[in-house]
Amino acid sequence: MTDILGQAGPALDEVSLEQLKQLVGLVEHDEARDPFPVRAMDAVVFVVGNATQTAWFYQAAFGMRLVAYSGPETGNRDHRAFVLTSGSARFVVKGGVDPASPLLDHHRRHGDGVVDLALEVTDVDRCVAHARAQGATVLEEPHDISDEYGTVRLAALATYGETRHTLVDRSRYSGPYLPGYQPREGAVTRPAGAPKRLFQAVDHCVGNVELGRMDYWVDFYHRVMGFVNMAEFVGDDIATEYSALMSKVVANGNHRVKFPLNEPAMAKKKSQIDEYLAFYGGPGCQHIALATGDILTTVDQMRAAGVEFLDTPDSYYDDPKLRARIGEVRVPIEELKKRRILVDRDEDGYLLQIFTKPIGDRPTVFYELIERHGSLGFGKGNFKALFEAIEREQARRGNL
Ligand code: TYF
Ligand code: FE
Repeated sequence: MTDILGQAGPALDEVSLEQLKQLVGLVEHDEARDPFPVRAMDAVVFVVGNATQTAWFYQAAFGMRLVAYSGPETGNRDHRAFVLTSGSARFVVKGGVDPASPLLDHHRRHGDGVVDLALEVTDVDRCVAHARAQGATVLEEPHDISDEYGTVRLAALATYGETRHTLVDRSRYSGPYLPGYQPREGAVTRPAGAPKRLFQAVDHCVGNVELGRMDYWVDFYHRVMGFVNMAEFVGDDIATEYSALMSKVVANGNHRVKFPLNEPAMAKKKSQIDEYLAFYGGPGCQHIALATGDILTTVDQMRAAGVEFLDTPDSYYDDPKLRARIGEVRVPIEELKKRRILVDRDEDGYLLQIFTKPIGDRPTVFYELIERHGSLGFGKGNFKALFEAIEREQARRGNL
């Protein structure tokens, strides 16, 4: 396997390859035969109504580190942008300053949301040439941008809705994020006794697309980006029984980057995906899963900071079938039950996971925390309990 950390960039805290294998579940991959080699997620970029306060939220509630800033004080009169990291994960939050900023129009349409799932690649031009030959929409042609820290080569491809994949080659760059951004430290103090960080990596980013479009987008990631199918999917059978969605997962060659894709399914009720599409104003990123090595501490810290998680009934933990299926995990089930953490096991191992409620005003984007112990799945065994919990929240919002 190639050293996928070689170009992680100086701004990111070191997370070793060995740690990442465990955290996000990597597999062997021959990069030389890949038409579109992807090293890693470069950043998850959000447009929000108030980037100044959102940056504060990610520091105070998610324990992230502010590392860079762009805004009127640095010559960017259009918007403010804050760059936050946690291990190898990088978030960028942007909010319009100039009343004529296109970001404000985007926010009017979608509310707070993900505009860019940026990917770090080794060869921007090769990726764009392949993508174009496969019919992808090239939103930005390959070009260099530079400042005193060096040069970055960028391009951008369109994906579902108004979401894009910026392709980034930062191998000739040593600055804190991109040219134009200045280093900046945060003023939020971590609670006494808090761990250095609450999560280490982005595990997967889920897209919601319209009814009947899931297979189109699965094919898009195959053709355009050389992604492969992962085993886990929610088919017709599960969908009509209780999930109200269909789902397939695509990943880059070594599975460092994983994109599940959901479409609504006609169950008895209005699908949670329909609710998302209605309130986001079309397809978009539904949830970001964050990999942690200690989900118990992460949940405790986030809860203490006010983050709200989906509730899971006691019956989930008291179900003898679940107990038998999951066997031994690293902590007593009581510890999971106290925190409403879900557990799933497959042939490769197990995982622990929990979901937040939507984090913004619209019922759209939410987070997942995931602690993997060998399992390369997405918690299929939890789908029923999870989707029932999501539907309880949907009903409380009057959207079911
Ligand atoms: O990413 C996944 O596939 C899991 C399960 O609305 C999931 O986290 C799928 C759809 C959804 C919530 C969770
Ligand atoms: Fe997930």
